[in-house]
Amino acid sequence: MKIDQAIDLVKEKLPEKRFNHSLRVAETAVKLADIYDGDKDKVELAGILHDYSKYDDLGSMYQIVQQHNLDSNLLSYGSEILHGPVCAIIMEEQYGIEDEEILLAIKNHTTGRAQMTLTEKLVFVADYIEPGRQTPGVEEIRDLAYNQGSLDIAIYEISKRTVLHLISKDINVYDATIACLNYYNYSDERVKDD
Ligand code: DGI
Ligand code: FE
Ligand code: FE
Repeated sequence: MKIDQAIDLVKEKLPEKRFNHSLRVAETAVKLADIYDGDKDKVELAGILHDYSKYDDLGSMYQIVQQHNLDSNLLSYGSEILHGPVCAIIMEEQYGIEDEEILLAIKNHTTGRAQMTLTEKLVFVADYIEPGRQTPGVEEIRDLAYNQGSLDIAIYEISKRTVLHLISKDINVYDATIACLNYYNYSDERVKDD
């Protein structure tokens, strides 16, 4: 899919605010790709498309999870956790996106996971730090990602903040979110392979 087609697709489907967020995530991911020597075309496309399924009907999302044998634990969660995995399936099946890195970046953009590819990392971080985000503490993550060359530490800090927030509200934490937190914990002495 070409970038213009992706923009048209998302513009038509999403409310204006969410569309503008998608453009900012793509722009941010391209900036990060410049710093970390990532693939700008891939992160741009994944950034534009990543929230395409954000407001899909929950019933149709559960159907996709079941029809495509996705992790059955997804069925215990709402659209916050489902929209990434569902979007990746739709982009592959209905829009012919075959690139595995783009599909993984879309799939895992909310939770992250252990051992992300560079494209996944860039989209995951861009979603959190795009200039429209005003989450308390986001400046620290921007500094890690833009100025310190510390992409993996940024990932850990994002996961940590997300998990602390969820727990403080008694919201269940999805397995991949925890796996991401543990994998990118730089204080843990285990040897990590990337
Ligand atoms: O779609 P966006 O709003 O741009 O951002 P996102 O896809 O990162 O979604 C963020 C939401 O997802 C936020 O409300 C926290 C929630 N979230 C992230 N990890 C988990 C989670 N919610 C649950 N229940 N469990 C998780 O592990
Ligand atoms: Fe999202
Ligand atoms: Fe997003």
